Amino acid sequence: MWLVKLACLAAVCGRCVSVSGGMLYPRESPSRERKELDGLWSFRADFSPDRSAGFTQGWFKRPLAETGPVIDMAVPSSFNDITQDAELRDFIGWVWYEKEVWVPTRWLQDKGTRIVLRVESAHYYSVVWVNGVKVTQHEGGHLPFEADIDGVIRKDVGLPCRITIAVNNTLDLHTLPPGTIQYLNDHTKYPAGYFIQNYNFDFFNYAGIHRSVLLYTTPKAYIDDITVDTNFSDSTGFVFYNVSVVGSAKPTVKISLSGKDGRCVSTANGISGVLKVPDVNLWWPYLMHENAGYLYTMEVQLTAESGESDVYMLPVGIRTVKVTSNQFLINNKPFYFHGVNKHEDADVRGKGFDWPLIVKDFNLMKWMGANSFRTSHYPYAEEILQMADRHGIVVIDECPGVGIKDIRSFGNASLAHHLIVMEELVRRDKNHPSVVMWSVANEPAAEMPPAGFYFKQLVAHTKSLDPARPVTYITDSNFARDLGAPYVDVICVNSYFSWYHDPGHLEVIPIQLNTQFDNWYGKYQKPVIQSEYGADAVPGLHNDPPMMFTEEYQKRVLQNYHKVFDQKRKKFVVGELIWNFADFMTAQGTTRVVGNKKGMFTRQRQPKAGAFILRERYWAIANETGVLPTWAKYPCL
Ligand code: BDP
Repeated sequence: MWLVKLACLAAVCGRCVSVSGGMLYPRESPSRERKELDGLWSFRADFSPDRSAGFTQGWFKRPLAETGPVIDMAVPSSFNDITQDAELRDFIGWVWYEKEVWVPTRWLQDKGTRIVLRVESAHYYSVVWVNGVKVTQHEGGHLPFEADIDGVIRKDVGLPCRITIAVNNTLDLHTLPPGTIQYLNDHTKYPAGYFIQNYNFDFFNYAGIHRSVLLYTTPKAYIDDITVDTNFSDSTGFVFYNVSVVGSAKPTVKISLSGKDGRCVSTANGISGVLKVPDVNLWWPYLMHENAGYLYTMEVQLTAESGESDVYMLPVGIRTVKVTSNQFLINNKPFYFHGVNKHEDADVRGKGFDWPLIVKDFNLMKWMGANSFRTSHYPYAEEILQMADRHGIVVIDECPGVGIKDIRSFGNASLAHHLIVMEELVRRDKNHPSVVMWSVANEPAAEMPPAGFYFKQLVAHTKSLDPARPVTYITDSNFARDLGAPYVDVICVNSYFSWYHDPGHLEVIPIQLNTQFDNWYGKYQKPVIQSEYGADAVPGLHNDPPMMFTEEYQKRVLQNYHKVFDQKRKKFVVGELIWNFADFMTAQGTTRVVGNKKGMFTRQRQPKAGAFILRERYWAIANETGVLPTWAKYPCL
């Protein structure tokens, strides 16, 4: 399968990619327009034995409906759960999407307009054509990619523009996450050519175009990227900024920063500099300040020698993040993560972007008193980070380095790709105040000999990309044999006592958890976060005394963990993140009953008993350590 994938890509695209240019979120402004291409697309999965028919027959050259049958497919959405066809749900290989769109004539008539096609995320490998001409390709789900399509569409003024996107969900040893394709050649058991996709992570490998596809414009001389870093001293805030410009050798750049009331509080000139903000309103986490999530608006105005001008408005939160040997500090105050791990996952749409779901999830997190989440196990939609910025929800931003268990995935090819993914992630998310730490991987086989070198490079590179934020990876390895741990700033540990270890024995949790914390802290003297813990509970399943898979058991696991957190959180434990916020879909297997049931909420976002335990706890912690906003009374339970 991988060979098929490589053969196709080498023939059609060549191998990509490196990170260049900015990836500013496509916002409208007086100089920029956007046009969403979401909705119904034509779709076909390539069921040919080696999945290469689309390339050999050139499906991108003509309307997709002319080369075979097509079905309606929703964008954004995973394709897997949209039809009644189990073969499509479990499909591995290339799927083809196509849409015809009209590009506004005024965009085409104005020679000073640059037209960009952007895909916010498609899983996993994508190739994009416009009117049959290849315009870009991209490796990796969860992060955006784009192409300047001016040259292609100006040739066909007056005709609709046909966008074709081929997406391949095959995972191999060097993809992120990794996987393997296994051919099962025993013809007494399997049909000819039978193969399966194996992977070592616990969520369904949903695929397709997961986030918006859109066209947007900029002038030909444009603001390509903006980087901000913030600090404060007494009541003065500082915004250090850097603007990169394309299309103008001697640009004039003017910056102004305004507060929430629209009043300008600071100005500067030039492509880099510092804005001084008197009487600064710092960006504070939810439940730590009355006025959490305060954002300024930084307006960047570019005027090129040609007279062309571009405007971009960037929300900016002014805050600092620091780590000591036993504390995580935001604005120099100790911050305790009481939050959740999530997934982008829901019925029908799979990993497809969905505003109602996003708003509901933020409401549930705030209801629960959660002040933070981790983007387990891949970057989430940028709109989710924008919500986190506005609501003051703190984020540990994780790359898709999940399930790295095979020693062959620690080689140079994997590392090179992993470094690029970190560059893409930092490039996209560096300006979000909610993002306080990068996580480069989840539960890698950190005890394998190459892991030390691998993580040394990965963490160092990430720090060089962003010296202002701590870096971690999430471990489930033994503290004495974890070869990557010396390089991280914060130790993040996952453990499932009385679940995967000593199943049914709730009584062992306190001793094992205490030992876990003391071992890690004793060896590394770094702050520790319990980055995952939990137990499956099938909603509505009860047994008292508690038994595994019941809501009572899930509750007791939580309560037993909490007793130990309370002993350690005043010392060096700086956070607890439940696994998981909501139930989510996984591959089928003997340990999963239509998915992972460790959610506090069902997949449909209804609370299980555990949600109320966490709610009581999180609000109590907020009452004790934070400055509760006056509007937020401790909830009556
Ligand atoms: C952890 C993994 C997470 C799984 C969880 C579980 O990090 O992805 O879903 O176990 O088994 O080890 O529920």
